[in-house]
Amino acid sequence: MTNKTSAVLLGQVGIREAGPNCKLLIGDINGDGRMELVLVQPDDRQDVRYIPHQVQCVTAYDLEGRLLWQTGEPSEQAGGPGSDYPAQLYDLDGDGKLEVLCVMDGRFRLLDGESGRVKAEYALPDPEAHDCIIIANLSGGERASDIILKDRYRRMWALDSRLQPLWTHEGNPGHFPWVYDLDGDGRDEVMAGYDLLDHRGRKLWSCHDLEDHADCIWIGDVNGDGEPELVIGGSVTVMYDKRGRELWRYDGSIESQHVALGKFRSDLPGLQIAGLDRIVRGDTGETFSTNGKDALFLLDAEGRELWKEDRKTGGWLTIIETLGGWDDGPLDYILAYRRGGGVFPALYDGHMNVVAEFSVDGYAAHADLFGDGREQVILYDREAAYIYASRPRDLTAAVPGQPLPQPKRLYSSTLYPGGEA
Ligand SMILES: [Ca+2]
Ligand SMILES: [Ca+2]
Ligand SMILES: [Ca+2]
Ligand SMILES: [Ca+2]
Repeated sequence: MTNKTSAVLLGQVGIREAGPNCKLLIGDINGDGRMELVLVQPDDRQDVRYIPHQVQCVTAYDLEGRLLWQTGEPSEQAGGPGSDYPAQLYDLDGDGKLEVLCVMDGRFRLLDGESGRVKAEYALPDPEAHDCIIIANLSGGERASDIILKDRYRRMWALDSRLQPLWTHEGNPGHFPWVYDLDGDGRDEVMAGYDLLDHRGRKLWSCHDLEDHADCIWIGDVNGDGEPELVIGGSVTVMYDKRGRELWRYDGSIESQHVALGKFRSDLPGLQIAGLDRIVRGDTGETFSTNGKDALFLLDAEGRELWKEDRKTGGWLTIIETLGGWDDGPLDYILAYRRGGGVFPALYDGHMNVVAEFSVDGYAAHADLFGDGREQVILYDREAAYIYASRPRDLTAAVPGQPLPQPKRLYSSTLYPGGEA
């Protein structure tokens, strides 16, 4: 039944110069038709429970391993991924070239993607407004050019592309508010934790009977009726229609940590919802844990459990994401990494089969690196980034010299994966 294959290693890029504890962002920062790897190192802050990270160093490499530029100084004492790192790759100024948007030295900076030089910088609306960077279309322009910043847990600031204030919000905005034009008027609504706000920051509706905070938010037409639904993963997994009516809730998990929407099954209508349940918490402070216990699960479009994993290995910190376009088939896969217990990152299909396994452990990112419609997976650790694909190919662009678009998924990078399907 299982058609398990090893993923093909296309190449590897040494990233030691970027320093420890980096997060990988991906984008075509020099416009040559293939993506580059941008390593973002957080500041030295160790306790990020109340005040989040800033960025202290950004290092860019091409896929052949050349170090293109470095802005800031890497530190051996950099903090870890206890909160997001405030950085994204996006063409904020609309000149057709990507910038690195980041908060460094208490300022919101745009680094020129090709050179790493500071292209523009702005004051923050508040000294703590740097938990993460969200790019939104609040003002109804042709493309998203507004910014949302937040502090760790309470306040949120909506700003235009020059960091001039549009509105503010106080509440529980969750880890990474997701923006989406739910009513089709050309302006994004903002799902901020359990509150849906309109583009002017007015509350439209709230989720009820949910505890603590929303760990992740996904938006997609799950039931196939042509309208988007919202799936919120937190203490339970709940699906709402766009007017805030609860459609179902799945409470068969101990602590639902991540959800990921996709078309994982061809034999079922609509989309399916992959999830990750933290069954037993293990020790903290250990990246690749060998104790504790977690489990992947899959729900159908009506919120019914299709299967749940019964792990025989230790590990409780798994992260899952939806991966489309890995091979020639029409279906999405579940990319699971940071599994612990000696289980390497892998792609799972909608029947819990491993369809591809990666030969190194590490954090993962994925993108269409060459502009040919296929997604590649990059695993990275302290030393190197390893580029994997479903089949061999060289590292050249499909259309050399033509800049690749930057998809919303890649300019909405967060440790708390949300998304759109
Ligand atoms: Ca490029
Ligand atoms: Ca630009
Ligand atoms: Ca709207
Ligand atoms: Ca729908």
